[in-house]
Amino acid sequence: MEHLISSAIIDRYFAKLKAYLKIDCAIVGSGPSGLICGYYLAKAGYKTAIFERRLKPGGGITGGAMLFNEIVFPSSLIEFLTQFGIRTVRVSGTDDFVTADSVEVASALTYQAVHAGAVIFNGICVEDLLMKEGRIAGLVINWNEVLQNGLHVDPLMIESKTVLDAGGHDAELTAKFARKAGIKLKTKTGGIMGEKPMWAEEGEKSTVDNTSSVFPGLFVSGMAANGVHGSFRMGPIFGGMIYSGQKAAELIIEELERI
Ligand code: 48F
Repeated sequence: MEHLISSAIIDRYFAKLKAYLKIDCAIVGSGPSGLICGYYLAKAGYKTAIFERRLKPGGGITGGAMLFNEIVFPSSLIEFLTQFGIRTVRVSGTDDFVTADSVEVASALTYQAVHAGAVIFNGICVEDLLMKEGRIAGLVINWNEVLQNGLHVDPLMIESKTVLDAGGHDAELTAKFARKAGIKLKTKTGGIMGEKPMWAEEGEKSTVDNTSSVFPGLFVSGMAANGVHGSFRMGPIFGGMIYSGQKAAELIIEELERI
């Protein structure tokens, strides 16, 4: 019996991975902006995979704020959250904000993205990007443990028409790519401008404004977008992250229709 269990898992996993070696969009990171973007792309019929180096999807959502597992959303998102199966509680003394259980939010966003058709590969780290003829052509991936332990093991590659860096604070993947490729990014300085300190209102707004294409085929969302374009962080309020994921999906669909 045991060999059947092992064989079923090995067969199924490698069939799944093989089916996603050539895709429309590869999303780096399963935080809120990556999951939301993955949901809309998959729902629109694009072959989408999300690569997450940690074990659990959800990124910075799950731990709430200082491990108090509640997060804040603007009331403008109540209807959207309800449709996603997320329950909200009005914040007393204001009509502007609601709270939600962060474990419920992470679970619901993950469930909705996967059920729309996006596949999440967890435990896999994106160590680099693939670039061909002046545009992004995919990802370079390896087991997270291989990279964490500094093992000398070559990676594998995923071909993808577009890539979204939704990897969160510091935009480390886009920064590494720009440095190695020696290219100019579509930012005010041509380089990574660096995340600014906390300013919730401004961070919420700018993460959406900054969601953009920074190089042919390469898009940034969420805190990675603020890191690349030099904007403020916003802490445990997640409206900007939802709107950023939605905007990233719109931009990527436009690009996929064009190329
Ligand atoms: O940081 P994260 O949650 O991304 P986000 O969509 O949301 C930010 C908020 O959670 C929060 C905030 C509140 O508004 O400021 O921080 O910008 O999730 C990023 C995910 O990407 C994974 C990382 O483990 C995390 O789960 N990740 C980062 N780099 C890589 C990666 C990589 N190179 N390969 C695979 N996964």
